[in-house]
Amino acid sequence: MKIKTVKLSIIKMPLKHPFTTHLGSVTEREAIIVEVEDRNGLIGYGEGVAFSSPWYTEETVKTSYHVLKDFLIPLLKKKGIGHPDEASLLFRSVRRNHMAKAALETALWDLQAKKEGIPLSKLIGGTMEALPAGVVVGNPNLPESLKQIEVYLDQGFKRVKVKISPEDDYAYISGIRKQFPDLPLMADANSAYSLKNVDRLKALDEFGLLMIEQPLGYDDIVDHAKLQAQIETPICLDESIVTFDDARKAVELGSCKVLNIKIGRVGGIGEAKRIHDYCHSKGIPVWAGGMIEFGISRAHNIALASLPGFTIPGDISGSDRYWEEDIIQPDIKVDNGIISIPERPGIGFQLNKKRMNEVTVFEEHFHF
Ligand code: OSB
Ligand code: MG
Repeated sequence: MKIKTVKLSIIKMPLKHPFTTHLGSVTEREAIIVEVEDRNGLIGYGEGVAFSSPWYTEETVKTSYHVLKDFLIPLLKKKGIGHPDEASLLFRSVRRNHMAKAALETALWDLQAKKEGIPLSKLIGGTMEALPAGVVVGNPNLPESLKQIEVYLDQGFKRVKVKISPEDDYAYISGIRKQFPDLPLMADANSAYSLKNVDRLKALDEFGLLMIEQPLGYDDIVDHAKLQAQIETPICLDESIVTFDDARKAVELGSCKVLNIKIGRVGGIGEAKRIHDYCHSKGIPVWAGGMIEFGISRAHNIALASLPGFTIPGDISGSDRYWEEDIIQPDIKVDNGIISIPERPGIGFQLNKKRMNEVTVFEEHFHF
């Protein structure tokens, strides 16, 4: 890959409505946009999905920027790579910092697909033509959640995820179940529970949830295995799985029956694919997790979710779920609950330059 420049932009945009978990609310989203341009003028796009503060993982926008600027971009400049498959090996001398790595690696994948003139989904082995869309309610208020779910069901979403905590999990889920008895529903706890709460979690079995996501510690896989042995609801791991080996150990231990894959959390498309391939071979269904992201990361998720093991609708909603105006064009659209997979080369979306200008707070060029 003959790279000429890498451009990093930090952007900042308010969410249409706050997104709330037991860990706090997100009202404004910062992200790092990566543009890798080759000597033929082709540009690959990546998005760094770390948040402004380290509430979900340890990375932040600032730590990601530092790692990109001072380590990953210099490594790429010094050693170069022939194919994005080689990026994870190139970045191996930098421990963790997966979201920073993924921001650059995903841009290289987009660039490679554009070079080959094929959609990114095809380059990585995607087989699906369209995806069922899922949506997340980030609001602990029951009446408001019920109203939102109504709207999402009208829009055709195939699956709804809500956030729970031991505060009022039973009343909240039973309130939703009363109004929507057949809704494919799941709950994400973002580590709000411990093994002391087994009875509370057992009590949720009666609601037939598709799964419960990350009930216990964000870095645990051992206690989750103990919990899974005591509850009916399938456990899905999110935060705990940051490498291929984490996924393998969790499956071997019986810590979960489902995995959510986030490209940023695991350090790139290469690692995401390896985890997918392993889970697919073991009969463990996977789905694409969301990060309250902009269109570039969404587009990468769409390509990833076209792989055959992504058999459960992911947290992939349209551009209008969180943004008045996204930074890509065309917008990502959910049409009666279905997202089409672009047939254009690469991620299949252009940057919306006008919108990028409005939301960019800092930018820097790195010349190779
Ligand atoms: O735990 O899945 C999560 C958003 C930010 C950080 C963590 C999580 C989430 C979501 C997905 O629940 C929301 C979305 O992108 O639609
Ligand atoms: Mg989660």
